[in-house]
Order: sequence, then C-alpha cells, then structure tokens
Amino acid sequence: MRVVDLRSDTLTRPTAEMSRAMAEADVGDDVFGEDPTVNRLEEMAAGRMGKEAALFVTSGTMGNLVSLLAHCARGEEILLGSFAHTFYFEQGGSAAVGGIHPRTLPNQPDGTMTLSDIEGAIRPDNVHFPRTRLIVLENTHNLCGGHPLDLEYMTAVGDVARRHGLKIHVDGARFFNAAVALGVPAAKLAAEADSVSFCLSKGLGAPVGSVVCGSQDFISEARRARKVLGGGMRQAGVLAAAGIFALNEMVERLADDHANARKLAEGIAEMPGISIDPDQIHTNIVYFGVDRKDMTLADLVKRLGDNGARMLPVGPGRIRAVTHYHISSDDIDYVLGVFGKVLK
Ligand code: TLP
Repeated sequence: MRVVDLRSDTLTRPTAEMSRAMAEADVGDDVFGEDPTVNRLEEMAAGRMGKEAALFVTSGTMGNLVSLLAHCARGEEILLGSFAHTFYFEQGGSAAVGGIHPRTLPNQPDGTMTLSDIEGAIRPDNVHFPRTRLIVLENTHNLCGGHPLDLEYMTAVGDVARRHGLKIHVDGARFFNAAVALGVPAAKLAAEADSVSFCLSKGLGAPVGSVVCGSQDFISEARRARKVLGGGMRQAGVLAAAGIFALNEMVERLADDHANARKLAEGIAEMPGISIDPDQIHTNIVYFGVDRKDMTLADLVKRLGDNGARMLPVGPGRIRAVTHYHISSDDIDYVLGVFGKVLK
C-alpha cells in the first residue's frame, strides 16, 4: 500500500547527493575545533543569520538548552509562550538542568505573546523577585499552526527587550520556513535576536543536527554548555556535510512544502466534520479538528493511517499534518482521496 507520512518534517531522509556529501566529508576532531566541515557549516550558518558565530549541536532541544544556559544564570527568569516548544516539549530542561525559572505568557493564535503581556511580566529590581533575563520566541510557531512571526513583530519585541536590557532567543527550529514564507532574508528576520537556533533535520532534510547562532561571546558560552551536556562530537563533519548541503540546496524549495500544506488544508476544509481555516496555513504545518458523531479523533487518525495517510494526534481535539521534502503535490491528492474514503 502506498503510504504518505505527514506526521512530521523530522521524517526526511538524506537525498542521494546529500549522502554523497556526507560520505566524502573532510573530517577532524571538532572538540579540538579541527573539523573543517563543521567549521565551514558554522561559518555558513552564522553568515546566513547575520551573526558573528555559530555552533553545531545534536538537536533542536540541545540548541535551545545551550542557548538558555548561555544567556541565564541559576534563578534567573525567562519569558516564553504557554505553547512554546521549549516550555511544552523539552522536559523543562532549562529548569531541570540550569535552574532557570520559566514564566509563561499566553500565546496568541498567531504564535505571538502580546507586547503588553511581555512588558507587564518584566520584574522590577526587588529582593523578592527573580531577575528577568531573556525573552524566548518561536518562529515558526509549531503548536500555533506553523505561524511565522513577521519582521514587524520581531522589531517590536526587540524594542521592548532593548528598553529593559533583556536578551532575545529565538527557537527557530523552522526559521527558514518563516523566512521563505514571509519573503524576508533570514538575517533580517533574525536581526533583533541575540541568539537563534535552527534545525537542519526538519524541513531542510538533513538526518541530524541544529545550529545555534549569535555573538562570539555567546557562542563561547554555548560551546561550554554543549560540552557539559555531552554534546561535544568528534568527527562530526559527516553530519555537518549534510547541513551544508541543506543550507545550499534545501531552503528555497520550502515554498513547495508551504504550497502543498495549503493545498491539503483547502482540500480537507471541504470534508464533512473537519474544522480548519485554510487562510491560517502559512508554512508547512496543518492542524485541524474533527467533529463527527461516528468517530473520535483517535479513530480518524487510525483509519487515515490504515488507508495510507499517516498523521499525528496533537493535544485535545487536533490532528497535525506536516509537509516536507518527500511529500509531492500528487501525494496530497492521494491523501485527499484517503480522507474522502474514510469520511464518506
Ligand atoms: N518538534 C517535533 C516534536 O518534538 C513535536 C516535531 O515533530 O515538530 N523547537 C520546535 C519548534 C520544534 O518543533 C522541535 C521539534 C524542537 C524545537 C526540538 O527539536 P529536536 O526534535 O531536534 O530536539
């Protein structure tokens, strides 16, 4: 049976050319700073983000954690959205490992936190309070429908941060999806951020890895944090080579994933008992609800999967489908056919 797997863009496998680049990578010991391919990836990534330096890490989770550890001391506070991946899905790592105090603010449906919520949460200097140190944004915002945070919002948050002496970290697991969807160069979108982590292993198609970008001093601290977490890799150039290929070849094509997500959303919006607003789909993530007397959400996910369209139940009443490199426009037609069969 033909199976179209839309559970996540983390499912992408290296292309033949990417695998060749990995096999042929020039390597050295990266903990000694001697892996030429890792060094090249870090230089490229920093350039793309308009930052001084970068650090190759194992995963998005590690990218966020080393960033928070580099920005904050124990007992300091971060402001982040109630649906932030860093808050929701990362085991509370910054508190567990770094003693960092998370303060959540309501995420709006578009993935933002309001400026007044941010400003209102910043602590005055008082012996009772933790010190507010960092604002954490997520771009695109996974649980908020893959919504990209635009330049205007980034600039406005930058202004708040500057006025209060706070830093900004962006969980940019899908930062290039945001840049492509908004038609803004990544470096411009990242301009207000003190650090940005982005994933190579999602829509960009690499098998492993994320990169954290920021100032030289910040990256030195993040490098120390990576080491204590056991993330100092040795001949990591075999992985970094995939990242270099991804940055060169896989960014512009993200627009295809966005078009396929939109096509999927428009198709399922026509189906009986499915709730979705296709106008809210801007990148590669599609969430929808189900309101049917004859089947639960779990039933629907199972029936879709049994018929060749795999998706992920996420949170109460929602199913997620994510488009990526291995999903074609024809696959979307196939998936819509499966929907038709299952929901008739
Ligand atoms: N997200 C995964 C799951 O954990 C939900 C997915 O399939 O979407 N930030 C954001 C915004 C993410 O969506 C993810 C992964 C991460 C960080 C963590 O990246 P990894 O999985 O590489 O640690």
